[in-house]
Amino acid sequence: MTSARQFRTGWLAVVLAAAILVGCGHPEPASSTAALAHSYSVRGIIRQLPSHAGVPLLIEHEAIPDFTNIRGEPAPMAAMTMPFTLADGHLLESLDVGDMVRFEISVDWDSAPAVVIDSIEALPPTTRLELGRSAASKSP
Ligand SMILES: [Cu+2]
Repeated sequence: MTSARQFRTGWLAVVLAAAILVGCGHPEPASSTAALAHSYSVRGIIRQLPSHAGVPLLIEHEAIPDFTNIRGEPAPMAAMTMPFTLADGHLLESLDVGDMVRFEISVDWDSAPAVVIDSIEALPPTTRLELGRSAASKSP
């Protein structure tokens, strides 16, 4: 069900990109089309589990250096704590607050929300994450 939705929105992105490219006569259609939908593998630590009362899933994640914005331009994301949406609520079944995780996000700027977690798995307790604490400690 979810994959069918993503397949459809994926094709929508391709069609929209093609329409935009035809409209402006962009010389590099292949790279520009790919810019609309990306996926990234990210590591982080679960800070808050979502609830039915609307509390979001919060993950403190490592930097995403190859992140691109809605225009396909490089927009590296620093390490931060932010809310995420799950493609499937059951993904978190064996995970808890404090668990270190690796997760795959897909970013489709034509969807809402644009960023969705497609899969997530626990990392070994010995994992050392780079969460940018030294940078964060500079703020008051
Ligand atoms: Cu972020």
